[in-house]
Amino acid sequence: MHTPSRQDYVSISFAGQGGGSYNNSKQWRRQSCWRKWKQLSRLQRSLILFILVLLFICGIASYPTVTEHLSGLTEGEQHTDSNSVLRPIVPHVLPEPLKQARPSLPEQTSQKLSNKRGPPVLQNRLQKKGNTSDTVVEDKASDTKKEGEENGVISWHGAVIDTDKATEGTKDEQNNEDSAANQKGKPSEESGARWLEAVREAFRHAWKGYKDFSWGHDELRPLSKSYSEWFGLGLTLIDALDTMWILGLKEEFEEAKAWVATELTFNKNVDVNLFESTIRILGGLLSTYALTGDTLFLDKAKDIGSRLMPAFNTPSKIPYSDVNIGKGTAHPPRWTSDSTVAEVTSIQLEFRELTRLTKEPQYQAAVAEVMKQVHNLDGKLDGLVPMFINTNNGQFTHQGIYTLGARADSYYEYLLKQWIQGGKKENQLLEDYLQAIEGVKKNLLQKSSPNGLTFVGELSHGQFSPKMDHLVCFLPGTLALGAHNGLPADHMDLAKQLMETCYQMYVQMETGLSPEIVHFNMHQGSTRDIEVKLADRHNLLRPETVESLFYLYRFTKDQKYQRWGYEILQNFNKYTKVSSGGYTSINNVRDPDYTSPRDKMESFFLGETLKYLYLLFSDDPNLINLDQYVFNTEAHPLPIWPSTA
Ligand code: DMJ
Repeated sequence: MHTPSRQDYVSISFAGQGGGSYNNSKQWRRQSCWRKWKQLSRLQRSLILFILVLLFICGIASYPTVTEHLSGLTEGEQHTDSNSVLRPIVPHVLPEPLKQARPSLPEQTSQKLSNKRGPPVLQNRLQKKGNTSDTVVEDKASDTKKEGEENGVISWHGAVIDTDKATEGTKDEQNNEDSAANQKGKPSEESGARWLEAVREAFRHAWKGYKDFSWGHDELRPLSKSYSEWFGLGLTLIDALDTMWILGLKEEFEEAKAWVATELTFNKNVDVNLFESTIRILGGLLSTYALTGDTLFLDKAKDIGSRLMPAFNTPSKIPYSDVNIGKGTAHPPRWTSDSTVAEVTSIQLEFRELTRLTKEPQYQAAVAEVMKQVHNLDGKLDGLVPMFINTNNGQFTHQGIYTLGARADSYYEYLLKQWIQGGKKENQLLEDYLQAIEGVKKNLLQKSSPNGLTFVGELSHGQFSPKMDHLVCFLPGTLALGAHNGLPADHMDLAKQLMETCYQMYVQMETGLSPEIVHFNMHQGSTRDIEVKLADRHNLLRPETVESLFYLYRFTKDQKYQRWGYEILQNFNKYTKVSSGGYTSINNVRDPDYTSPRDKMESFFLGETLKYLYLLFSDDPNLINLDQYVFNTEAHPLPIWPSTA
C-alpha cells in the first residue's frame, strides 16, 4: 500500500501544472484536489483548516459594514440600559410641511459625496429626503495697551487684527459672493415663517412632556412618563426660560416664572456640579434677567451665585467640581483631586456678569484668578491645554492629551467670548485664543479620505487620532464669531469647512442624526470618510452643530445653513419625538428601524438646540443682536458690557 508522503504530493503537483499532459477538466481538478487532500497528514490538514478559518475571520473583521451590522444586531439584543425602554417604534406619518426638505449639496465636497455614497441604505435615505415626513417614537487680562492697539487694531504674530470690525446683520464681501452662489433652493419668506413655527411647535411638544410628567424636576423621561433628578432644582425649566422668551411663548414663560417665584429654592442640602449649575442655572437666570429686566431672576441668580462660591476655597484657588449649596461645602469627585480644565475655565462669563450687576468683586476675582493661573501654566502645546488640572497644586495633570472635545472644548470658546464680553480690551485672552487656534491648525487639523473633509482630531502623547466628538462642532460657530469681531479672515474659511464636516456627520448617518463621536478615515483607498464605533452611536439631542449653523447663517446669510438646520429638525422629529410629549435621546443613529430610545430629554435640548434652531431660521438680526449679546456655553445670551470709555 502506497503511503502518501510530502514528496509525492509535490511531484504530482508539478506534473499536473507544468507537464501539460493532463486535460484541465473540472472533474479532474476536483479529483486531483481531493486526492491531494487525502494524501496530507492529519497535522497538515488541521494546520490548513486552521489557517483558512483564520483568514475567513480576518476577512470578515476587516469589512466594516458587515461587522457593524453584526455588532449592531448584537447590541440591540443585549441592550440592558435600565433607562431605556425598548419598545417597537411605530412610524407615524404626518403631512410633509415643506417641499424644500431635500437638501441641496451645492459644494464640491457634497457633490463628491453624493457620487460616492457607501451603503445602499444611506442612498435610499438621501433619495427619500425630498419626501420626508415626521415619525413619532411611540411610547416606548491684562488691560495694558501694546503697540499698534490704537483704534481697535492690534497685531498678533504679524497678523493685523481689526477688532473694531463687527457689524451685525451685514456680510463681508467674500460672504456676499458665497451667498449669491447659494440662492438656489432658498427658503421663501413663507417657508421661513413655517420653519420658525416648526421650532415653536417642537418646543411646545417638548414642554408638554416636561409639564405633564416632570414639572419642577430636572429632566423628563418621556417614555416612562417620569423624571430624573440631577440637582433637584428644576434644571430643564430654568434652562428653558430664555428660550420661551425668545420664541415668544408667553403663556409657557409665565407659568415657568410663577414656579421660579414660588417653588424654586437653593436652600437645599444637595451637591451640585459647579460648571453645570453655573452654565445652566446661573447663566439661565442671568440671561432671563437681561432679556426681561425682571429682578426676580437677578435675585435668584445672586442666591445661586453666592452659594457656588465655596467651590473656590481650595489650596490652589482652582475650584472643586462639586459644591453643597445648602451646607456651603465643596469637594472634588471621590476618586481624584483633579478638576476638568473646560469646567474651571467656562464659568467666567457668568461670574463676571454677576459682579457687574451686583458690584460685588469676589465673583469676577475668583474666576479671573483661574484664568490667570491657566494662562501661566506649563504643559500647553501651542496654546492647546490638557484636560485636567489639580485643585491642590494648580498644575495640569494627565498631560500630553489634546482635544477640542469633551473636557477642553469650552476653554477655547470662553477665551474668545470673555474678550468680546469685556469690550475686546483684555488682550491676554485674545492672544491665548489666537495661539490656540494656530495650535489647532498645526496639530489637530486633518483631511479625510476619500472626500477631503476637514476635521479636528486628537493628539495623545504625540500620536494623532482621527477621532472627533460632536462637541467639537461648536468650533465653526466660535471661529465665525471671532472673524465677525475682526479676527483673521482665514478663521471664517476654516469655520465653513468644519461646518460642512459637522453637517456630513448628520447626513451620512442612516437617521440623518449625528452620533456622539466619529472617526475619520485618512488612508487612501478608503471608501467612506466617516466611521462610527459601536459605543459611539448615540445622539443626546446635542446643540453644537445647529449652534454653529446659526452663527454661519447670521454672518454669511447663506441659506444653505438654514436648510441644513431644517433637515436636522425634521430628523429630530422623525426619530426622537415621543408621542405623549417630549423628545428622547437615542442609542443608535445608524438604524432607522431600531434607534433604541434612551428615555431621557436633556435640559439643553430646550435650553440650546431649539433656541439655536429658532435663531437660525429667523432673519431678524436684532433677535439677540450679536454685537450686544454673547452666548454662554449653554446658549444663554449675556450682555456685552457697555463701553465705559
Ligand atoms: C451643554 O451643557 C453645553 O453646551 C456644554 O458646553 C457642552 N455640553 C452640553 C451640550 O452638548
